[in-house]
Amino acid sequence: MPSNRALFLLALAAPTLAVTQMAPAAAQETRKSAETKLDGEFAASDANKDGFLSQAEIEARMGRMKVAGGKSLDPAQAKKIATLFIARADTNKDGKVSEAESQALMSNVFARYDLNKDGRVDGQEAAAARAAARGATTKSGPPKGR
Ligand SMILES: [Ca+2]
Ligand SMILES: [Ca+2]
Repeated sequence: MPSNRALFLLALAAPTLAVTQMAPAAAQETRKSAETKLDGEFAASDANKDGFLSQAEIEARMGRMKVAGGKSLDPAQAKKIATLFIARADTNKDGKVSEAESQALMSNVFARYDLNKDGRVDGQEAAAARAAARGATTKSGPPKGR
């Protein structure tokens, strides 16, 4: 299912944005299956095959991605997500994301979802992540100023 795989990258970049769409696909995800998906996703995104994802490559990939309802992401949003993804994943700050960097980010995200540390993200944990993401979204941006 290529669309689920693409959503994977989206979830790493912007968990709060993607988790609602991602959760059904992530249910029963194991760390192993997540890594396999990420490998495929990385290879598919690395258009020039230099072993790194550049901002342009991630943007292009996001632009081709189908989100919920079969629509594609609009370019402005694709750019935003690509920027976010690099900011989160690029730990050595060279402006691009190596496969090791993307695996490390995936591992962090997975650990956050996998509350009972059994190496799987089940439906309940996905639901908890969804609720947390909703909470984070409502909290960021004070509804009443003064
Ligand atoms: Ca590349
Ligand atoms: Ca890097």
